Amino acid sequence: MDFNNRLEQLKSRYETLIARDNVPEPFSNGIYERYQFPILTDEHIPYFWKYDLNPESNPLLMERIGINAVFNSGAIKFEGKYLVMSRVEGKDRKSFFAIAESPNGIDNFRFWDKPVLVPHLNGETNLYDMRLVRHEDSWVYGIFCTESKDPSVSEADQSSAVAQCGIIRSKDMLHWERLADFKTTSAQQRNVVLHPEFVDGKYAFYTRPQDGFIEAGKGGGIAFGLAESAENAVVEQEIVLDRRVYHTNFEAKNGLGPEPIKTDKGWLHLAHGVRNTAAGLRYVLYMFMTDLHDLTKVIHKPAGYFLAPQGEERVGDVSNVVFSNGWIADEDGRVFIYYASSDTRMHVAVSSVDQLLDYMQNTPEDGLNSSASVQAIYRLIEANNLVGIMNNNTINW
Ligand code: M1P
Repeated sequence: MDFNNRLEQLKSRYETLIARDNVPEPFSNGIYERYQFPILTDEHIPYFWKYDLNPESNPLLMERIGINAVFNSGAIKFEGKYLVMSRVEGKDRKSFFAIAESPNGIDNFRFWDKPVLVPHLNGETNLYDMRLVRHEDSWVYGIFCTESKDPSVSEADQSSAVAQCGIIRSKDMLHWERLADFKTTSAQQRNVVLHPEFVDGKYAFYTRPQDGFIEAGKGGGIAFGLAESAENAVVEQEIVLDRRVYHTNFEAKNGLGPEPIKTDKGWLHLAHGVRNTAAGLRYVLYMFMTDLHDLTKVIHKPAGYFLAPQGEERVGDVSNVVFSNGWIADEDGRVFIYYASSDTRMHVAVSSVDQLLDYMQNTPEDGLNSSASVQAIYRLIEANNLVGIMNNNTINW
């Protein structure tokens, strides 16, 4: 195939993918609606980021730069457009950020012309997992993870890393200023989120203090702390508000997802929980709600996971993982929940503030043992009998 035909093929494959309408799954659990197609994959990356389009320098129209995956994306509604800032991972394993825009939050996501160039500080190697927060101080902040080789290990160890937190901010989503890195006393810090409002005149952060890069160690849990400024954000004291708990979906570790959503009943939080299995770590999403005024007080926490990998979501570069660091609460009450599966691709599930509040307030909490779980089912069956909704079986209990 000659150069021009190949180029036409590249363009039309790309445009057809972006123009594809997304469709809801036929059955929903009533809490949210999943959609059939991923909203972003490596194939959504513009061909002009990957191919030299000059027939002189690339007569065979070969791919010059490879992209491996598009996943963990921050999200924001900005000037009427639904934006996600994705973690794009090259075939060279380096992650960077790129913004994709959709007219409706569900499909037709198209990357802007160029990825975001975040200046490096302190010699980090990798940047990933952006949280976008519109703060009441009028800036849009981007809070992300920075990763560097652990300087304390020997040359033989080329895997151990130190994760910390970087901060950028913008007024237009195009020009970003990098601020000093966020500081705590924790050896490792990932999944840091900025609270959108001042608390006692200070910047409030959700953190995840950890001893090790992968292992929580004696640390872990979703914590909360205050910093005097955003330009030099230092949190001296981290108060754990959502701990790891034995034999739950978050026994190994957990971490906050996007910024919390404010409702008149409290703050809605989406987080990921991790447990270990014979097949490796399993990441699921769960939710909890904190008091409107005391942000360290969890007032509702439904038992079990909110969303877990299903079908093809279960398979990818890091299988059996769902992860979310972005959602958008729209003016009409809908909530677009952006989640990645298996560190490979991005999806959307759609809910509403009303549905999420109902889920929070009316889902039984975890009784933390098997008989408590059965008792919760008994209570539901008894309530159902009272309203005359009975299964069609003949056993006389
Ligand atoms: O591979 C799964 C996830 O692992 C990390 O999350 P956590 O810090 O909670 O272990 C992150 O590297 C995340 O990007 C990744 O999706």
